[in-house]
Formats: sequence, structure tokens, C-alpha cells
Amino acid sequence: MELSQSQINEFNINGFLILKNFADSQLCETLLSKAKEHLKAKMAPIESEQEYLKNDDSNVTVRRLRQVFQREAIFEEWMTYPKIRTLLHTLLNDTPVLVLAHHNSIMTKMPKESSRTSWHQDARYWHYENDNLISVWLALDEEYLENGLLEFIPGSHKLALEREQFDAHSNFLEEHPKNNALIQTKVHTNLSRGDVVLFHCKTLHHANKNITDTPKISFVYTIKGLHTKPIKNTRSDFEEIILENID
Ligand SMILES: O=C(O)CCC(=O)C(=O)O
Repeated sequence: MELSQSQINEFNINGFLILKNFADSQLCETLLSKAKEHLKAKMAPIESEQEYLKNDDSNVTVRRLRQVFQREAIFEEWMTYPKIRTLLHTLLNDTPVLVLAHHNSIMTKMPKESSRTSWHQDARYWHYENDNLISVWLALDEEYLENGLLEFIPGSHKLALEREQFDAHSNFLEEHPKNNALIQTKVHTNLSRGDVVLFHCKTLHHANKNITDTPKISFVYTIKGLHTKPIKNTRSDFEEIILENID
């Protein structure tokens, strides 16, 4: 499968691209049912809502299953899906490499107990020589604003943002006068099972809480170009898998 020139332009201009109905529905169903098993068992390693919110609550609500690549063959199958490799190669202009240090996760928004994710760039805690990294988001079911759909600021991956526009945790400050107008330009597209969003590691995005009665469960992993090297002895300097073209 190849991207059209207008899809390539869209990614380059906006910093994200939606591929409707991309992943096989049966694959998504299997991913979802395996994800639910791991979520029910709260299988480590996880990120909990309580840890994310830094509160003393002793309950554990899973926010994210981490390090999913080795957990199930079906997770590895999706993260090395042949059909996506050519597209990623085109957008990165380099051989895609799966980064197991970052994302490599199943992201949830549990009803009532989920938290909002503030505006941020994924690259905020990553350490690479350049920004040639893309996150691959897969909707395993319907995603819309009420259950915590991602929203993006088009073109934000190309902006020269200043340190003062972010807080100490590198969240993009909503109340900062320079950021208000930019946030007004946010866009969203509802997602269905099998839809994929590819987004640049500097594209600003956020997601609200889930105010519905049903969990939202999505798969997210990160890819970099082969020539984008991690900085030695940082969190990013971790296992990687080269995805050769096997179309
Ligand atoms: O679903 C969410 O809360 C957003 C997740 C996200 O932006 C991320 O993992 O970088």
C-alpha cells in the first residue's frame, strides 16, 4: 500500500494523518479482547491514573498497559504489520524502526475514573538526535469527544515554541496568552474500529476524560527513522526493531 501525494502533503502540513478503516476488523477484535484480559488482571507494567495524577489514592485504575510488544503474539503482529511499513517509510523518508522505549502501550480511558491528558508533544520526554519519530494510534472501537478522543493542533509540529509556553512537566499551558489562539485551531475526527492516526512527535495533542459508561481502549506505538539515533544512556536508548519492507 502506498500513500497518495495529497496524504503525504497532509501529514507534512498538519503533522498528522488519519487512515480510515486501515487495520483488519478481526485483528482489532482480537487485540481488544486480549487487551481486556490484561486490563482485568491489571497486568504489570502499567501506568495507573493515581500515579499519573500523583495522588495518594490506594485504588489502581489502569491508565495504560506498558511494554505490550512482548506480552502477546497478536500485539507484536500489529506492531510489525507489513501493510503499514511502506507508508511509514514514505513519511519518515527512512527505514522505519519500532521503538520499544516509548508508547509501546495500550491506552485506556475508563468511565468516570479516567483523567484528562493535557496538551503536549510526545517528544517532551524523549531523547533523540532529531525529531523524525511518528506515533501510530489504532482505534479498537469508536472514539469521539465524550469518551476522550484525541484532538490535534494542525501544523504545531513546525512551530518554534518557547520554553515559557510550557509548564514544568512540558505541558502546553492553556492559560498562556500566546497559546490561546493556537488552541482555538484544534481539530478532531471521530474514529471507528480499525482507523489509524499517524502523528509527528512534535504535534500538539490532548484528550479529555471519558464521560461515557464504556471504556475506551486504543493501541499506540512509536516508530523512528533508522538514522534517528537515541542519545546514549537516556531512557530512549533501549531496544529497537528494524521494520524492513516486506510487501
Ligand atoms: O488518550 C489520551 O489520553 C492521550 C494519550 C496521549 O496523548 C499520549 O499517550 O501521548
